[in-house]
Amino acid sequence: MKIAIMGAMPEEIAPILERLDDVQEVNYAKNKYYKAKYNNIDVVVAYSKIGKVFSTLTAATMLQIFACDVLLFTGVAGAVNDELKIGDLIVATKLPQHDLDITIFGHPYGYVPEGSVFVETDQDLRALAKLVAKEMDIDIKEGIIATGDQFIASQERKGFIADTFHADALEMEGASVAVVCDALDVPFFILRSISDSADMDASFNFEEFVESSAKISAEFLMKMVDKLAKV
Ligand code: 4EH
Repeated sequence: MKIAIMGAMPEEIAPILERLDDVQEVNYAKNKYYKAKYNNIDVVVAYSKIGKVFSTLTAATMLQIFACDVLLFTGVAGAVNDELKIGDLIVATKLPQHDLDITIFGHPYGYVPEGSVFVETDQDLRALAKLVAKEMDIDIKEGIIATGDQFIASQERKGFIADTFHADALEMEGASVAVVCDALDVPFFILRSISDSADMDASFNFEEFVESSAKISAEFLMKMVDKLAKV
């Protein structure tokens, strides 16, 4: 088994790079991919750069060029659900693109013909996350994570995303990664730790908490990798 581990920003994969062995850096399509061993497991680690386009490119590369057979995403997110506080973990059940809008033609937000508003994540990987959380005695929430090419820092846009998609959190890469994995029929998992509340304080909170929240998410994900290799 070869596991793809991706984030969008350097901060999101830095805690993982520290723990790899036999690292081989490969350049492909203007990005760096780290082929390595983690506790004797084959992994490919990369950060895509921000947004749906770069994350699509990286996810597709991980699967098609590096031949990974499962993809795990780790990173930070803005909270939509008030119950989510900075540092909390959220596992995506399904993801929509909140900025995809051809509603003028009578379609719902997030929908294009032959697509679907939401893409669902793998059930078995979600179950594995619950098992790891239980063993660590921590609370991990599951919910809808909405994606779009916008850093959300307003109550108004956040409210639209909450009302339209019943989203619990939001970010800028998950749904595009989901589309790629779904199309190529590869099981995938999207984990995020909250860095801000996507409101007027978002940019300040983000800068303060991006590193600590990214670390929380990355460390949890690597606990899942330990278990994945055993199944
Ligand atoms: O990869 C982008 C990063 C913000 S943009 C999406 N990530 C972080 C998740 C996220 C997010 N997305 C949308 C956390 N909070 C979010 C929010 N809205 N409120 C960025 C940040 N710093 C430097 C460069 N780009």
